[in-house]
Amino acid sequence: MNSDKIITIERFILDNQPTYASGDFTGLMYDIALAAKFIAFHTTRAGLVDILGRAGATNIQGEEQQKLDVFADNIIFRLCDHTGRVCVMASEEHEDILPIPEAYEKGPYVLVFDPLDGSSNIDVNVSIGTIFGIYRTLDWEKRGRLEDCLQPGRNLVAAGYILYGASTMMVYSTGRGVHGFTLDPELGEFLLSHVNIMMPNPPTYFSANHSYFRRWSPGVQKYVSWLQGREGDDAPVGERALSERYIGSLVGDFHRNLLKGGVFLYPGELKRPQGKMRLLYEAAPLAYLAEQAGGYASNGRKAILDIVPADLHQRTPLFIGNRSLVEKAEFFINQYDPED
Ligand code: FDP
Repeated sequence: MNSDKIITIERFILDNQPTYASGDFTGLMYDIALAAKFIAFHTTRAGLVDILGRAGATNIQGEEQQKLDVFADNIIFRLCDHTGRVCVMASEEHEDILPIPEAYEKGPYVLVFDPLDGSSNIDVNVSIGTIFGIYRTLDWEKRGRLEDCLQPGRNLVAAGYILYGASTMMVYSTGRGVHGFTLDPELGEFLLSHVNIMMPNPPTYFSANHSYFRRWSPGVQKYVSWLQGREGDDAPVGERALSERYIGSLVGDFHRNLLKGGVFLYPGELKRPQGKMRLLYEAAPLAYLAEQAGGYASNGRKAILDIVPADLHQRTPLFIGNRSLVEKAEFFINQYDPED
């Protein structure tokens, strides 16, 4: 008899809950896993929109079709607004914070999320993802406020993502390692598939939108040349050479590098020094996972997790992956790009 355990995400979350826990956190993680199943079901039907009706049109049941990112945003909010576990939410899709309706009790947690990242890939059937971060409220007496959302990544109590790829996977950490679960679409259950993920060393890949090379600072250009084995005595060449892989879907690119080792970079550009990535919804949650997996994330000068957000939609340059590769980016930037 094969005795390898089959562990559902629900079981895993429950088994790893501290004995003093109230169950709020466990419930919230479970709500996110449920949202992931709803979104996964809809993303697998994305290619049918031309047949079943476009966003804004009405389907056979008389329901209005929603764009997938609007659907994902809506489902996460509706699963979490009434449970008494969350005091406020913030989504990449909304300019302001999402308060918990007065009719419902508030809870101790703050949920920030990017409901569907990499949305330019939806139309072409390429992997997309959801990213989330969970903080504790700063003031247990009050209903959630903007300040609760503007916490540095160091304060995260959990973070994770859901990858809608060839399989759907949920990968998360509560500060005790990074664990991955794969959705069995027949059972509708996430099953533990990757325990305690650590970024392999030596790394295999680097991921960047190389067509922006001319927009990058001299330090970033030198760094990317180094990654290619064309700059410096210690460049990764020969057996250590890195391959370039770029999907243009942050969750997909991060996930590959998490499992195979590597670095993803979306640097600032000369005309857009803060780059494109959102600190709160993208960079900080993934930085938390990277550090839990033995890696590191930086804006080129300091750890992403140490940046205190000044506003909800703040952008940041992002270098994330194996620690040695990210620290090398900091080295080149400090060496060649004067601080303003
Ligand atoms: P998208 O614009 O398709 O939503 O931050 C969003 C993001 O995708 C990331 O998922 C992805 O890594 C990046 O932008 C791709 O940007 P470029 O097209 O500029 O490379």
